[in-house]
Amino acid sequence: MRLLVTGGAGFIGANFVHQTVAERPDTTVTVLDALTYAGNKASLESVAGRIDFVHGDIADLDLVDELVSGVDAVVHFAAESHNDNSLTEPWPFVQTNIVGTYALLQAVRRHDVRYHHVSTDEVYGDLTADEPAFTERTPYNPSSPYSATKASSDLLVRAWARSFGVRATLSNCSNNYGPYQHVEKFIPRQITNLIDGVRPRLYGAGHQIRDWIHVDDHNRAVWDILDRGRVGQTYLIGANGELDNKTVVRMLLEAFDRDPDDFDHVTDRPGHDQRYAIDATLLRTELGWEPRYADFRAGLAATIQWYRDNESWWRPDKAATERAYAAAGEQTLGSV
Ligand code: NAD
Ligand code: TDX
Repeated sequence: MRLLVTGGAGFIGANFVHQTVAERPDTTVTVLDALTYAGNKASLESVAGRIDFVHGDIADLDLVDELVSGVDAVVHFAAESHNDNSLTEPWPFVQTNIVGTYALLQAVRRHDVRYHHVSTDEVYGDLTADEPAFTERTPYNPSSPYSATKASSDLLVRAWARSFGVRATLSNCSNNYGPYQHVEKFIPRQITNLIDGVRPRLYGAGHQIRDWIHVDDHNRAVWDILDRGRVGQTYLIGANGELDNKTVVRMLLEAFDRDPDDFDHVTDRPGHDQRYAIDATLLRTELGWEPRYADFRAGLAATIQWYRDNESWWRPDKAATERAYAAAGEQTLGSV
């Protein structure tokens, strides 16, 4: 299979490329990535001789058309992906997540190429503590500019599948963790703070709940959907990993042999979603997918070790990321 992977220099895309090169020798991979602040070519260094890399924008209609004409399938990871950035400057989210997806859809439509769309559980909004987990039938109700643009892109995909017969599948996954995740995100930010001897930074009281899944489990599900998913179908991906943020910070502190209460509360995120939770019954029963990383604490320990071993990968981004948080007004709170 000839595969075009958009956003392959980002966190999930790079892990997908590694997994594909290791486990699918019959697949040829072309990565299309704009190398924004979130893209890092070093994430693909160890597979550089085994893939083609194209530096370009998914919203470039001519480039996308040419690349799509030469492949059997597209897996679309490229996005502006950080909620906090979407609150500071939403325009790149509209441009990449909506206009970029439009460009890909037009190309796969023209060339009748199979398309898989990688999306997020955030399109469903958030849940109270007692509500049942999201399913494929939950109505869309996004909260942030990020999740609104992801929801918009999902709706384009559904329309292109129905109106033009595009052979598309969609997946909406919960919060990923693992190697190669940018230091702006919650878990890598705290790990790299702890490596530097800095206290972790918890938004508000830290009662928000996220449903954690290891990135390799997410990517195995993407492959199952590509292989055996029903065209036109959405699959939710999640591994029953619900934890509140404060618990995760305390687990990280314990892994560093630090006092579990040695963290700072900082300014909360405006409009902060309270809880995400995924019901992945369809994926499990129809496609037989099961997560391999059942033990979050063990997955976290391996991730910490990866950041310890790969300081040269994350160090160049760390200071600028912290400056951006400070410039956006993040402040330590006395009490919450
Ligand atoms: P990321 O920010 O780490 O990587 C995004 C990649 O896309 C980067 O390499 C960047 O250079 C590239 N990119 C951005 N704009 C581009 C453009 N216009 N043209 C080409 N490339 C461009 O993101 P991630 O966390 O790896 O997320 C990947 C996908 O998975 C996204 O679609 C995201 O919405 C979705 N998702 C992420 C999570 C999560 O927990 N991180 C969970 C569910 C779904
Ligand atoms: O320093 C921090 N302190 C903190 O308490 C940061 C960066 C975050 N948080 C909180 C906010 C969230 O409740 O931790 C939680 C996770 O934050 P993020 O890593 O920013 O993830 P989230 O906003 O939940 O979105 C993520 O999962 C869904 C990805 O970034 C999205 O791309 C994906 O769609």
